[in-house]
Order: sequence, then C-alpha cells, then structure tokens
Amino acid sequence: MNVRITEDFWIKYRNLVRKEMIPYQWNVLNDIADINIERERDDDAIPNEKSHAIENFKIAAGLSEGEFYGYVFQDSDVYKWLEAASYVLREEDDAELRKKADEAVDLIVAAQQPDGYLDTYFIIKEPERKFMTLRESHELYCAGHFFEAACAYYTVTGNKKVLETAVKLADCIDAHFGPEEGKLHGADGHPEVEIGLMKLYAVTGEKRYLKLCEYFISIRGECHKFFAEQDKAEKGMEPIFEGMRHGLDTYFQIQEAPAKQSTAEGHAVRQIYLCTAMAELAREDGDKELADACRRIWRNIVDRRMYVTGGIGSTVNGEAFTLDYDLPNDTMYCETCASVGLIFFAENMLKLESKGEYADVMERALYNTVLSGMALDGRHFFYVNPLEVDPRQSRKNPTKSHVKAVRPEWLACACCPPNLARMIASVDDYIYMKKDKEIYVNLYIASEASFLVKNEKVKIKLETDYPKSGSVRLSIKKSGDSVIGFKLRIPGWAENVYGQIDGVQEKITEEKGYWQVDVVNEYTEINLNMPMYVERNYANTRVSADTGKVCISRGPLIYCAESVDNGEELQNIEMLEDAPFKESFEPKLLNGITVINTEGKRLEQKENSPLYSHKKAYEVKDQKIKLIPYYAWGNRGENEMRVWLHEK
Ligand code: FUB
Ligand code: ZN
Repeated sequence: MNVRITEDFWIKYRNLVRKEMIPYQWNVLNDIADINIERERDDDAIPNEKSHAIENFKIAAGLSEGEFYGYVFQDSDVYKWLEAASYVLREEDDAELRKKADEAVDLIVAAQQPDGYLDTYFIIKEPERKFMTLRESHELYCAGHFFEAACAYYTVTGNKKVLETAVKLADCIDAHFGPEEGKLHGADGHPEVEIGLMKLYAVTGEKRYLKLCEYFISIRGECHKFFAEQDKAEKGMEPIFEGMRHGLDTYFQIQEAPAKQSTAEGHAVRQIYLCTAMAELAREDGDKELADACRRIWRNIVDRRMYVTGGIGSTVNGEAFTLDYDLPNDTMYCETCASVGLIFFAENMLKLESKGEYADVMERALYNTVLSGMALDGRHFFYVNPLEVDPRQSRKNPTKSHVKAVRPEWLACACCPPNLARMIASVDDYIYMKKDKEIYVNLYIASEASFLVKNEKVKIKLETDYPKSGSVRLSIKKSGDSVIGFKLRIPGWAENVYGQIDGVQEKITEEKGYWQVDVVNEYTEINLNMPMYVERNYANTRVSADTGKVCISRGPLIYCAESVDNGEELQNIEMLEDAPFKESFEPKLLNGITVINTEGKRLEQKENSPLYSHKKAYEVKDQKIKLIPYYAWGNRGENEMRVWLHEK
C-alpha cells in the first residue's frame, strides 16, 4: 500500500512536522534550543532544566562525561523522534534529516552494551539494578519504543545497524524474561514493549518476539507478586520513581490477567498501550479470550469513560481512568499520548473486526484531542487537554496546576510532543485498510493511493476538503476485471448521506458502519456526500459535569468557546435551545477554520453584589456566541475555554 496525502489541511500539519517539529525537537533533545521547559504540574522534584536525552546516550556510549539527567524514561523521547523522522523520510527523502537520524542511530548503537542491554539510565547511573525494579524502571517501555523506531527506520532507509541493535536488545530481553526457570517472571510496569515486539516480529519474522509479547501480556496478572519480590530484594534502596512503588495494581493493569479484564483502569496510557498490543496479538494468533477482553474494555471506554473530544483519563492522580461517567471537564487529564494510544487501539480493533465505530473513535481522537495537543506553530505542546480552563484557577488552585491554558515550549515529561510528531507523520497509514481482499476507506483525507488486490493494481484518488466539508470523490482505476470490494465508512456523526456511482444516484446501505461498493469496471467514480450540520450534543445525565450543558460539533470536529471571542467568565454564557447557527469559513483565522455563530445570553453580575444572596443578583443580557474547533484553541494567548456550555 502506497499512500500520498494531497489535502491542504493535512499537508500543513505534515509540513509542520517536517519543517518545524522535527528540527525543533532535535534541538531540544540536544539541549541547543533556547526554550523554557515547564513542569507538567507543580512539583519541585520534576527535572525541567534541560532534556539531556541525547547527552544521556553520549555518556552511556562513553563519548561524553557526566551524569544521567531527566526522567528514567528519557531515552524514549529520542526513539519517538527517530520513529517520526522515519515517516517524514518515507514521504520524501531529506539528506539533512537523514544525517541527524543516522547520528542518533550511531549513538544508540554505541550506547548498547555487549550483551545487548540498552537503557542509558541504568548504564550510567545504576548498572547494578538492571531489570531489578520493573515496576518503575521503564526499561522495557524504552525498549518497546526503540523497537518501533528501529522497525520504522530500517523499513524506510534500509539501515541494518538499527535493526541489528534492536534484535540484540530483544534477544537480551528474551534471555532474561520468560516462563523458563532462572528467568524473570514478570513484565514492565508500563506496557509498550509488547507493541514494539509485535513490530519486530512483523519485520524479522522471528516467532520468539511474538511469544515474548504473548508472555508479557499473559504474565501481567501475576505481576503483583513479581513486583513485590523485586521490592523485597531491593530492600533499603531508593525507589527509582518515587510514588510509583505504592501504586495500586490497577494503575499498572496487573489486577488480573488482561484476558479477564473488563474495564479501563489505572494509568490511561498504560491501559491503552496494553490494549493495543492485546488486540494485535489476538488478531495474529486468534486468541478469542483476549479479543473478547479487548471488546469489553473498548465498550467500557467508549460508552462510559471517554470525553466527547476523544480524550481519556479523568484525573491527574495517576494520570488515570476513574469510574464510569466520571468525566470532569476542568480537572481531567486527557493526555495527548493517551489519545494517540486510543488511535492505535482503534486501528488494531479495526484490523481485528472491521466495524466503522472503531474508525469513528479514531477520527474523534485525531481531529480533536490529538491535534489540540500541539499549537499551530508546531513548537508548543499540551500534555493534558482540558475541556474547560480558567487560567486564573490553573495558576492558583493546586489541583489544577496540570491544566495549562497555554501550550508550553516543552515539558519536563516530554512523552507527548514526539508522540504527536510520529502520529501526524504516519497519518497516511490510517486512511485505508486492505483486509480480506477488500479496501476500506476509514479516514477521509485527500490522497492518492495504490494497492495490489487480487493480483490487480488498484489506484485510488480521493478528493475532498474534509473536515471543511463532507463531500468526497473517489476515482478508482484498476488493471483487471475482478470484482474489488470497497468499504466506505459512514461516520457515526453523519445523517442524510447520499452517494453516486459513475454519476448514478445510489441508495446507501450501511453495514457495520460501511457502504459496500463492488467495483468491476476499469474506471469507477464514487461520490459520497456527508452533509456537515452543526449539531448539539448532550451527555448522558450520569455525567454530572455536563448536566444541563450542550456541546457543539460539526462533522468530526468538536467546538469550543474562547474568552477572546466571547468575553471572560464563560460560565455565565448560555446557549439557547432554539437559536439557529450560522457557519462561516474564516480563511485567515487559525489557519482557516469554519466558525459557528449563534445568539445566546449572558448572566451579568450586578456591581458590588455579595457572594450569596436570596435574590438573583444578575441581569440576563444578549450575547453573541462564537465557537471555534477545539483543536485550534489556545493559539491566541492566555484564554478561558469551554467545550460544554450551559443551555437554556
Ligand atoms: O511513564 C512514561 C510516560 O510518561 C507515560 O506514558 C505518560 O503518561 C507519562 O507519565
Ligand atoms: Zn504523553
């Protein structure tokens, strides 16, 4: 499958990754960017002086002297950068970038120990504790990110060194972990290596990596014993990651075997990375029990624990899921990485069983929380993505110190920025899916693609300006005369969809979220029209944070109000149930957005009124309300923002 994106909306983002994010992030990782690194929340222990990620590799390789600096998982920032760089190079070669990426690879190779071990924290700082503190160490988490990067870089550039280094590390891990006597019987506190192992298996065909992934997933239910034994053996030693030592079993998803789990628990990124690997493994080896667990956890997330923006994680405490319908808008977490992970999980569920609803969630997360994770300049990033912010509260209320109103230039915990880079640089991988000799169109992103299906060359040209409008034209050219099935996703948000095949109006029959079109002729043109109406969305009344409130969407985009357009104290704005909406495209605003205008009301407090009174001490005035797409918020200075607004 070969895909080239041609749409302006995404070309802008992908150019941002190529021209801004990748060079900028490289400078940050090399500590040569003149920036302010913010702590992700108020906590003096958070290491925010510099990234030091590349320097850690230099020290571990013996090329520089000094101490390790940063989070124990700082290596993963370099790996995710390398993975993102690979996808950028896949789209178009670039000698300068390739030189930097080769440099990164050489450093990684040089840092690797003779036995294959690779983790700069433990090489530099505590070599005697290698693989001894798995609950906290992130050693396998970092390895997983390296496997992903190595597979991507090798596939794109043919660089053998990087793959050999990954294989050596995987073999080292395989030699230390597994059911055999004398090996360690546990897994990493942070799932991720499982995803990396599946990729390494796909690239090398080495079954041991698949087996190891299977092992790490199945042993999770027994990890509390393993972690406790490791704690005991470590008696008296300082924790590697203060606070994590006493994390609940659910924080690490070790409360029971993953195949038995039914709800999304604990740290959201951990949960979603685990689910991603579970779904991939279930498809690969036909494990029905694991597939059922994925379905249960999916349902729990999507039906009860996901924000309307595709964000997940309701609390800063443990960056975690909490309970059904607990979706506060102003203290939530909604980490960017968690929504990136939700896309990975959705994609793997799609491959497991092709239901449009998985792609719906993929789209929701992508166009809302993922894109809101970065500023339109590609140089500022959100770690958490609130649905409601009052900057004054974020500054002074310690329970909201993680809820930032302006994207920082970088964060001490920098997992999200390179995750965004690799997601956007590889968004072409999520548009189409070839499965069972059929072609699925999951995301409507203008592109040109070619496939080999039933021994036929199939070329597709997808034209659209989505998400500005929902009109899509698919021109298909094929080389032979077999019937090729196309499945066009009918998004969950769409109504009154109509279509044409070669100019003839067609009745759209939807099955599992797709419109099936059998393409026989050499040339076929399919038109799909999904009118984008401005819609009101209401939450289940069990979501106490949203009772009496409305959220506006248009197509896949969730909208929000900012005080720069609507005045301060957004809590005083009321939408009117029957007020019409007016949409207009503003080409110069926030890189070109469709804004939504409507008439509403504003409660205006009378001067000098007391904190409480028996009578209403406010007047109700008319208010013009202007809404913008959520992904574009926070790009006009410090600002209040709300997704859910009161409705009268
Ligand atoms: O623990 C590694 C990464 O740091 C997690 O995935 C993020 O949630 C952040 O906590
Ligand atoms: Zn993150």
